[in-house]
Amino acid sequence: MARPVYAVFRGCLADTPAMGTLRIRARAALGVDRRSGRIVGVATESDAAPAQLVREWTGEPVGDGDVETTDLGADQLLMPGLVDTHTHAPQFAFLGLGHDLPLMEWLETYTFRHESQFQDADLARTIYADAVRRMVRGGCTMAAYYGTIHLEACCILAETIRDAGQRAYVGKVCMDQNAPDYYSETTDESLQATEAFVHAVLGGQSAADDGVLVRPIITPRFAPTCSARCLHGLGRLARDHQLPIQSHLCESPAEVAFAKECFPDCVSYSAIYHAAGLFGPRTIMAHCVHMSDDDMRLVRECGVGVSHCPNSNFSLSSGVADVRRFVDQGIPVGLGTDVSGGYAPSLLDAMRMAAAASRTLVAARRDSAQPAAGSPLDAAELLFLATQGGARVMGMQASIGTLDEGKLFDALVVDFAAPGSPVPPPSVTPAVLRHQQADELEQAWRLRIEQFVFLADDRNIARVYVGGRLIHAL
Ligand code: XAN
Repeated sequence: MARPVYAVFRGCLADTPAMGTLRIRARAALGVDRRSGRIVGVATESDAAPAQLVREWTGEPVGDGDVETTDLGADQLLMPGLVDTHTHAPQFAFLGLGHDLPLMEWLETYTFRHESQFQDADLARTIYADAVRRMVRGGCTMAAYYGTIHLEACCILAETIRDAGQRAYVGKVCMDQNAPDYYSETTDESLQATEAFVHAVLGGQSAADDGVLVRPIITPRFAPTCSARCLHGLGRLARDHQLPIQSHLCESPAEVAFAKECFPDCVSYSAIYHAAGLFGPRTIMAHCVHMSDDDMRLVRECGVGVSHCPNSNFSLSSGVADVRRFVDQGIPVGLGTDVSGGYAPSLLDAMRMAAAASRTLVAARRDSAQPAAGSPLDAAELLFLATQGGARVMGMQASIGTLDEGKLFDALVVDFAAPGSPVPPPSVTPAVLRHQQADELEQAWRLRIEQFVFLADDRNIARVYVGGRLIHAL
């Protein structure tokens, strides 16, 4: 028998349409058209039968047999998938190692050596399969991945992600200067391989089509390892193919100084990317810890998105990025795990580390004569950064990030009563969790969400959907 075309989920929906706004729809129904992978409608407090709801949403003559209904349990909710705006797939192989050195020494001592091994396609296949599996298990429905300089291994990464059903941007890393002989490429090799990669991944599809699961992203590693000709060539490729761009910016003081030394005519680190046509609303810049006023101005004026990678910033002793400052200036911010500068391939960890980073800044400024850092990030703000905030950084805010009609159904079923769950059962959480009044029920879910942010792990991610397709279930 053919599978029903529509899926309807009934139960609690939780998402964050704006920074700091946690929307709880405790008694809701959400419909998905499996053909398009999109949400066709959301109803709250409705007693209508699922098929009736789908008829109202679509205007189609839908019968009971056309709808598969999933009733979420009393300890389950549906929320948007988590978005990782910055991670390095090859670095999953040395997770948790080498954090004894700061960024530039870490790159030279461990990272370049390790990444150079990805000329071996079999190694790439093994490491990438494991990396993507871990990401999906942790509830990451879309990620911006860095590969290595090797075209074949990058194609394997894109294929692995597509096979797993995850949504992603994948970048072939470019580095034609200030890189060791064993892990470098000429400018022409870098540009030609990038163009070949773009064609291989898109395979004739449009990069502007949000429904295309895996899309290429232009990836100069960072300004110090790219010549001006390489950066300008990449800027042209991004413009010609309408592609997103990712790189690193203002991560550590030594890195900022080296970037300026490499490009002495540029007034700021950001100005290097800007001059090459790499700064725009489709650009994702990771870290942004040590930003000058000129960096802030260019990022803001060009609509560049910031990937906040707190685990990495702590682990490599890079510093503490000021997320509140970006938010207050209207700069899009999302979270990045930055494996393996960051040791945890988990957006739950990224939320917790972002909380710690913001509390650290607030406390440090309170105890010194510096200007106040504002209030620390709360659970609703952290969840926003991991979902709709990340979607905005990816240029996907109209397509993913919340549970709204018309968006792609990239979502998680979170189960607070899963076996071994690190979230305490309702019997030991506040009594309000057991109450059934509408406002109390909503309040109970708010507490649950806070616990999700600070306590949950893979065991609570019961199901993962991307584009309406179930790609992981416990
Ligand atoms: N700059 C970087 N920062 C980081 O955290 N990880 C990297 O791989 C990298 N390359 C340049």
